[in-house]
Amino acid sequence: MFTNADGDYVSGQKISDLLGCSRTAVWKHIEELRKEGYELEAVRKKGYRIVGKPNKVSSNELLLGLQTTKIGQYIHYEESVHSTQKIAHRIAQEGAKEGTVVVAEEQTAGRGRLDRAWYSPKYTGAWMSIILRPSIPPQQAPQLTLLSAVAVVQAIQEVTNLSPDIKWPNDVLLNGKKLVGILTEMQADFDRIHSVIIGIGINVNQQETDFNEQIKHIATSLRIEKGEEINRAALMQAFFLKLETLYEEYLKNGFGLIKVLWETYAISIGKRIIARTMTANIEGFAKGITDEGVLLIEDDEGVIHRIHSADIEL
Ligand code: BT5
Repeated sequence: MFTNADGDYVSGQKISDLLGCSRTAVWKHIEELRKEGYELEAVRKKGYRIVGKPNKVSSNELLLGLQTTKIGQYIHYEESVHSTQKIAHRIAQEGAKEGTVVVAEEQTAGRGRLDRAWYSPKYTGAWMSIILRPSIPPQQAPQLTLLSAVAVVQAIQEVTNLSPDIKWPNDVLLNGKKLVGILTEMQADFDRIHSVIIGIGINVNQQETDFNEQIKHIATSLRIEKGEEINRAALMQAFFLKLETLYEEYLKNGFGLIKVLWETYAISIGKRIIARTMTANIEGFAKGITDEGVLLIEDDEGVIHRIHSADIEL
């Protein structure tokens, strides 16, 4: 109601009529909003109006105006967590619905691949884990990392007009610096997926001084690149919608279109690269990705290597 009122007063009576609850209950809800950080002005005979919103990505902020039917319809929000992935794994096991998103303002032990740290300072980023339950064979799950990368690039383009690049498999870069990290994990039997948990970290409003020594030369944020603060909730809502659209296309028609889109954003294809895998460094020409999302590298002897997981050096 306050969002629709666009800064105007909404009377306590109107709220209680529309919600079908008592004036005391309205007052309690107003107090709840205040606790969440909303600033509400109360004027006799006029009612209440919102004069300040919290810089938060709370369920209220994410649900208001959300255009999806599935992704983001259930938000599990916390101020501070170890890792949103950990919570998503737990609630997925407990039966959380597809499209549930775990969001936190801060992660004290955010994780990348191979247990690397993901730096997630308070109120600056979009730190979230999305629970999906696709009926696909487990070996196809890596396609969802690529799909998520496309969705995040499209959302960033829409909200900021910036055009990030994708580096196989899971990095989104701007001007050669890392802007987004994606970590896809699964709960599955040998032949059946229970859930896929897509962890996404987007650096949104950090300034250069917010990055620590280890990452300040390799990381960037939308604010640094754009020169202005970005509304995190609006960015996340745009991302949920892009993700939902691509995911529905994927479930209906397969990976074909996603692959084509991914290739238009990818910077690691058609170049000489080094892939550092767990067992070896493979150097050669990146030919492209397969329909499963596997990277193909042709070395100097003409041998084609299929890379499932690696760090890429351009
Ligand atoms: C990733 O791993 O890029 C996946 C990161 C996924 C983070 C999300 S946030 C929500 C969810 N909850 C979690 O706990 N995780 C997910 P990887 O490709 O392994 O890259 C990790 C490397 O990126 C680190 O070793 C650092 O060099 C660098 N790094 C760490 N924090 C960064 C940041 N905020 N921005 C840019 N680079 C960062």
